[in-house]
Amino acid sequence: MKDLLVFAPEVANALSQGKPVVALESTIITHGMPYPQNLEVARQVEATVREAGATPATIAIIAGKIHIGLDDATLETLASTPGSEVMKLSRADLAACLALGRTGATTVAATMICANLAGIGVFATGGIGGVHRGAELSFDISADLHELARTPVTVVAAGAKAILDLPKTLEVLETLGVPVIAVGQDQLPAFWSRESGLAAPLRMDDPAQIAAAARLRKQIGLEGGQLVVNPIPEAAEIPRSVMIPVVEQALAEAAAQGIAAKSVTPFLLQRIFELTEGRSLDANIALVLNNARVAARIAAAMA
Ligand code: PSU
Repeated sequence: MKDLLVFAPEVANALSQGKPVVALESTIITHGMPYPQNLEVARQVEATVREAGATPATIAIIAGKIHIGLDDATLETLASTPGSEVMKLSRADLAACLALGRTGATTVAATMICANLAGIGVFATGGIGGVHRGAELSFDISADLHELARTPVTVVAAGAKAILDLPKTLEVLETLGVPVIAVGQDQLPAFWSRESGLAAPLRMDDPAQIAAAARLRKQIGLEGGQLVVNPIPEAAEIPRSVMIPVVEQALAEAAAQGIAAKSVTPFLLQRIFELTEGRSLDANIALVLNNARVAARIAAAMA
């Protein structure tokens, strides 16, 4: 394992001293946001984790090694490489990327696996993948959901992306035994919007409760992690009524163009960015930073 994991010095220090560490993913950088905003955001998210008293560990596979924490030059190279040249890694292709000595960005599922290997218990992202609309025909369900059921990492997200079928996503999470814990409100947030019209199954406003629940899951022998859903700040949200027609249009275009598999989410995010004239990206940035803050508090409570 020592040969496979490459720790940034500050992350290795923090972990050896039992200090709070927050894992961050890299698919949001390579496939979720355009350059150069993606690079700025990646740096800002790390700064936000630091301000909140924790050490950030952005995770990616670089030339066949699992990097836990990236230096700025590596971050810049990754952010400026076209998404089409970087593998988008989930559970299925993580080991293959290592075997091939290639470079890949980790999705929520792959970041959870790597964070757990590194001994990091909490991870902040924007929105997890979930059950795509029309999944009853396409079977398109993100591997993020199964990962939450098997890997003991607490993931902080602003809900599942509103391009998905949110009621079905909640159903699958329930079937898989994944706790979905809302922070600060009773509703499940819908990524760009605070409201989804769906009740969140659980609510905990105190990071110490979330940390305790993670600990207790392990103590009673339950595998898997937790999904913490943190609503986008009010000032940055795009109301649901505005997002619904935009999402519908992007989905219709994806269907008409036959976009499938790993390309669906990046295509939809890009189209929604164009249709909202950039507002969706501003909202995405605000929610990621907000999740980084909450994750740092949970990491502090876990440390
Ligand atoms: N959060 C964002 N933007 C993103 C993602 C999360 O704000 O692009 C990424 C995560 O890596 C997540 C992936 O795992 O989107 C989901 O992709 P898919 O729907 O193909 O499973």
